[in-house]
Amino acid sequence: MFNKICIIGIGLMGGSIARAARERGLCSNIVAFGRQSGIKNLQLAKELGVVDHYYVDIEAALTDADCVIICTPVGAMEQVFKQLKPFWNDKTLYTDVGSTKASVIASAEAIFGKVPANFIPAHPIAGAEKSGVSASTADLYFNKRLILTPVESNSEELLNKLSIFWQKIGSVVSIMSVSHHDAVLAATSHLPHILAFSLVDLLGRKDEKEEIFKYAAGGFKDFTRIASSDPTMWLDICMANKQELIPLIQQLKVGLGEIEQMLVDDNSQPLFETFTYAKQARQRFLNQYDNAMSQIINFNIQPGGSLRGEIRVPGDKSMSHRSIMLGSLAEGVTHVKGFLNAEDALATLAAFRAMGVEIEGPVKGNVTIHGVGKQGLKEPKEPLYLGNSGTSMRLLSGLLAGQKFNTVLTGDKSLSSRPMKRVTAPLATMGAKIETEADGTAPLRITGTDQLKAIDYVMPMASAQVKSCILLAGMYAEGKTTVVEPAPTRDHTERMLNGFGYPVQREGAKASIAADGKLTATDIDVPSDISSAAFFLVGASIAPDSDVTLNHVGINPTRTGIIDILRLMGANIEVMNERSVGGEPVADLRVRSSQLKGIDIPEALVPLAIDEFPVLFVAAACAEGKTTLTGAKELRVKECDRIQVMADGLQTLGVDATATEDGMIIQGKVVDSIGGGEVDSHDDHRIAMSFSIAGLRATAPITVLDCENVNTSFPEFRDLSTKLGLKLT
Ligand code: SPQ
Repeated sequence: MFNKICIIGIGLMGGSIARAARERGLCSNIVAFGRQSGIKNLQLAKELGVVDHYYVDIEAALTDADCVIICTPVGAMEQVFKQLKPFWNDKTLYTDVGSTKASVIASAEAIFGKVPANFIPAHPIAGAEKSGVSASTADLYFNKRLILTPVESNSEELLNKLSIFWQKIGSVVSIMSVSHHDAVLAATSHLPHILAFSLVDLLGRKDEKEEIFKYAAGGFKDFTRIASSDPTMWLDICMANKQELIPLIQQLKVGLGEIEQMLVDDNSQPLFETFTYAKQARQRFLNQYDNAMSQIINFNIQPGGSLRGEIRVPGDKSMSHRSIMLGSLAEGVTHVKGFLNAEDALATLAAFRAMGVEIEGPVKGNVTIHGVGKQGLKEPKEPLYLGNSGTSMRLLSGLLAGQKFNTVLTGDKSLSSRPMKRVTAPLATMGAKIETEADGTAPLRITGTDQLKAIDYVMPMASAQVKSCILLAGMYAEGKTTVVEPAPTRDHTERMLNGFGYPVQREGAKASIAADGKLTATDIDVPSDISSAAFFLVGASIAPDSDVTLNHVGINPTRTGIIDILRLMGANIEVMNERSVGGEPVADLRVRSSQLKGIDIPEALVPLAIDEFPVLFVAAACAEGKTTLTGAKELRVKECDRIQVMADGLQTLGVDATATEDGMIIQGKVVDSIGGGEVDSHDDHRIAMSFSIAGLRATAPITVLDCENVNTSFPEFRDLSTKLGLKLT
């Protein structure tokens, strides 16, 4: 990639870049520049083979260099820029590794007036207890995050080049604004260092007298590892980022003060809740970190087997989202049981926390929401990141359009490519101000208003998300808002609003709402998600000798299309112990193997089974004869194009599947129904789980690529399915 890389300041960081660049063949020549006083260090770098040459003369060091990487402490940056300025070459890429970015930008501006187009600020998040060039290794940055914080004046071409350079070194590259970087790092790195330094300082002084360290065990060592870091470097970093650090230290003092008070008062419950919340939060962060940094997770399924046993799948995703939204807007404290502890529902939960709602949990599916009332949400400090969750984004767009503050809604790659005009267009007719990308996708920039007007909206597609979005906006609009749906879709929003005492009138296909209602906190019991149960309804139907009971599944009639369709295909599903829990019907479902037959799926059932088609296609592949689906165009705009992706994957597995514009034709086979092979989940949890279930009737192993997305709706899928008998690793 480069002819000559010049490292300014060759220690652990610079030395490790040099070693990695050499090992991966990213340049022909690497040199180091340092001060005369550091000559021994430069000599050592050469002796160790880390660099080809070293210089104490800056001009000689820079000659012919097409990449310059500044690896000095952030406090020395201004001085370094001053030295570089007379020899600055517009064709060279300059970058750095500083842990604070605002201070680096300020140093560049102090010397150059504005940040040069070819200086791209960067920060590799990696370190080690040891310092110096002798501690450098070629894999210091491997599988670690590298943050680029470009500024407006930066060259796009060089930004891309630097990003590729770091990716080739093995880092996971992200791009962030300078201020976001400094705020994030203050919390996740700088504050923990201050804590570790100050704790060891306190205990170290005590130890002189009391020998505490003699009894210190692993926990102490783990917690204080970072207090072994270089004091000069950390002094520099903390001074450079004190703007972000001081408020955090103040918040921490308040938190410690509260804990102190709980101890003084013998108040064990809130203390327990604090510890429990922290433990859960840490686990979530670790999961997210594992996901972000992974080593992609693939599922390997050995062919055959049967499913047997009794399980309870996790809570309903649609209801979990809505419980947080309505609980937050309610007056009083709402207790939720059975909440889905998965990324999509947690994205909604995090969004409401960011808008000032105190939410405890989830602890074993229990969430406590301290409602702030219909007008009580606060403006979030950052854009609300909603991950992969279409429900969060579409429902929130309606709810936030009528607030008095502004918000920005963002999501991951899949969510950012899904159509949002279906909500922003009707909201605009209500007077909402929402900007999207030119093609109608997220981010959504919402300018809040208290001037929304009611509309009568006839939806062009059957979508619970669009219906819910308009009804939530209707809670803030002048007049009576009415939505008419072309076919029945899930009605959890309407039911739950009524459960909170907020009037919603329903008359056939029409639902109406006005702004004069109020939400009163209530207790919510979320049943198991029939969309997650669906994988086992199909799995146990197609795998010989299977017998599975799924407990406490929500069987709201707007969701039971899967049972109706499977029964039409000849499935043996028993609905047992039907009961009503918090306004939603619930039952235990027993399913046993049966020989399915192909059918023409009635179009009226499509919206009632919309999320279950990926796994229903697997059922169709094992059924005798042809199955035809029509009227399901909506499947093309889910987390991926579920028609095309399933058709492609099934064909790879030897199934006769043909995608049509609005559905699929599958010629099922009773014997050798599905072959083996490698299929891609295309960032879609339901695709990943459906192809895993296909393994039950496959003739050879199936590998499903990229399955970490299963965490968005059903993190326990792997454990529960293997418990029942799926041979998944
Ligand atoms: O939330 P998201 O990403 O849109 O999730 C999906 C899913 O498969 O989990 C769709 F891809 O479910 C939607 C569902 O398809 C959840 C939902 C709801 O909770 O209101 C409604 C349906 O979407 P739509 O577009 O038909 O309204």
